[in-house]
Amino acid sequence: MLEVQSSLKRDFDRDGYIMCRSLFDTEEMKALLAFARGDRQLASEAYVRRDATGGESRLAVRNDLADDSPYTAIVRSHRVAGTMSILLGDEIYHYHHKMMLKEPRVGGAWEWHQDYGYWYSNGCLYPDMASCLIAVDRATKENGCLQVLRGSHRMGRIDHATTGDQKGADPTRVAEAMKRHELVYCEMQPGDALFFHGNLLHCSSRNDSENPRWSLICCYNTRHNDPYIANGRHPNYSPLELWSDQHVRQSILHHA
Ligand SMILES: O=C(O)CCC(=O)C(=O)O
Repeated sequence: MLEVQSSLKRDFDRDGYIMCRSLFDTEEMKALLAFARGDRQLASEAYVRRDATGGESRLAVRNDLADDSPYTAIVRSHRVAGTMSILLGDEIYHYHHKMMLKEPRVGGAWEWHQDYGYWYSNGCLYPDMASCLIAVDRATKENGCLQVLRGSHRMGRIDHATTGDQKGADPTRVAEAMKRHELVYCEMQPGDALFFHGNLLHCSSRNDSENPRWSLICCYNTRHNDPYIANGRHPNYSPLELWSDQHVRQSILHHA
């Protein structure tokens, strides 16, 4: 087990991401998808972010963990939060989570960016933060899957400026990064999970296909990186209770 953990961490430190296939099984993802598609609160909270060409992506961001919710179960799962703690080398806490709703034909692009490009402004001193993207729908090149530049987290934080409703990383740096770092299209089946570092350059294209691409992104910060700004955009440190795989599974299936 320890060997597996250290090899995951080694890959994460080298590439800035790891892909875990089938972290959640088909039954769990079907239940989550059915719940999310019928979730009126999610639909009412979701807002639009326009890309530079006017394409629209909807997302719903939450800082809080509702007691009885499949999203909470995933955020608290050993599979996600426990792995994240190993990758970041410290106790982690829930920074926020979001459901990305990339709809057929209208779902917009996300410019090249680093998440720490934004989180820096929230009083986080170190880039010791990361996200786990869980594919709820299948993610393909055609429906605008995530793209990453392997190893680009080692460049450190890049300046970001506004494009459309979004903030993108300095295009000159991105162009140089593209000459040196492999571009990887993260095609994923429902239940696959991509853990990626806060400084990894990533983007996604428009969804010009007939298929939606919904995904759940759980974002974590480390305890030693508690923001120096209190009551910022996302929460300060508080301990995160982790749930066993069995508890998480029951909680997800119970909502189907
Ligand atoms: O899901 C996507 O298409 C992009 C999401 C993203 O880049 C982010 O949330 O930081």
